[in-house]
Amino acid sequence: STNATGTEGATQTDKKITLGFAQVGAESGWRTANTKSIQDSAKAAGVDLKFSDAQQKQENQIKAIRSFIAQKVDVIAFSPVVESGWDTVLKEAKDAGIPVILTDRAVDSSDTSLYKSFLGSDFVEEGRRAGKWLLDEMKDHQGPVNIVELQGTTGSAPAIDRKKGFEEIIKNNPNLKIVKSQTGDFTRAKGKEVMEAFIKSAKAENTKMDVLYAHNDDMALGAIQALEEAGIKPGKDILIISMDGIKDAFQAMKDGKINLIVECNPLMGPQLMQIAQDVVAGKDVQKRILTNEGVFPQDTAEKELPNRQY
Ligand code: GYE
Repeated sequence: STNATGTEGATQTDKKITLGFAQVGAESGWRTANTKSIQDSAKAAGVDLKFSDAQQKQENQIKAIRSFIAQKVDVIAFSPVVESGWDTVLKEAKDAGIPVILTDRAVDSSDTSLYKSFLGSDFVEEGRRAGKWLLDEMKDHQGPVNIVELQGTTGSAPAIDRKKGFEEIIKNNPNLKIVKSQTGDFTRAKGKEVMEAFIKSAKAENTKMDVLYAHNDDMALGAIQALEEAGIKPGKDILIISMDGIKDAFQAMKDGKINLIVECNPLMGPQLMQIAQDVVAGKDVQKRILTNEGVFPQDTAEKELPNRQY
């Protein structure tokens, strides 16, 4: 009920809100930084955070969201491990009157009323940025350029979109061809494993791998290990393009082992807390909120490394 002095609005914004956050997992350095940003900024904003880690399994995320609904949290945020299969649980949240904020990754639901806002990067644009650098790098190159690709988690927004944006650009030069492409599930261990298999089959086929396009730094770092163990020089014998911009990758780039990093910013905790508070207070929020990011070629590594915050 409203009172004459109109203090109700103030009371509502000041109320401690409860946010249920269903995280993907702890698959990468990016994810660890993202989790820390969310936990730290919840604390700073006085938001009561219920945090769940789905270990990269959609069924676990769905369970977590259902438990947040049962606990009657004020708002739910989550980073969907894959794009499809969310309509039912999102409808359950909507029916319970609990607003949902998508963080980092998108869903493919055609009913956009199932969520209030989507905060995160433009992954297609990140893929284009990688493609543009390579197109330029190869503009005077004669003959075929064999690209191998380490994809992120199958069916995830960043894997689908980073591939799409990259392919859209490289098709402008028919010499540029993706000759092998497989998922490394965004982890170092799988990145290494898949790269080992690529090296083996390239040897058997007697073909050269000219470029590695890795959908994240962790897979690139795993692949670098595999290459070094096989006596192939990363960054020299094979160009390496990576995404995210974690410190370990900048160190590897400074060491000459990565040629390009396309940044993807995980530090979205403060923005998420603001959106969560606004949504709960009944304010209008933007449906799509983008994060700001840069592109870093090898010659920027030394200068940029000390500035990295994740
Ligand atoms: O690039 C990768 C992480 O969704 C943007 O997920 C995120 C991606 C990020 O595992 O390292």
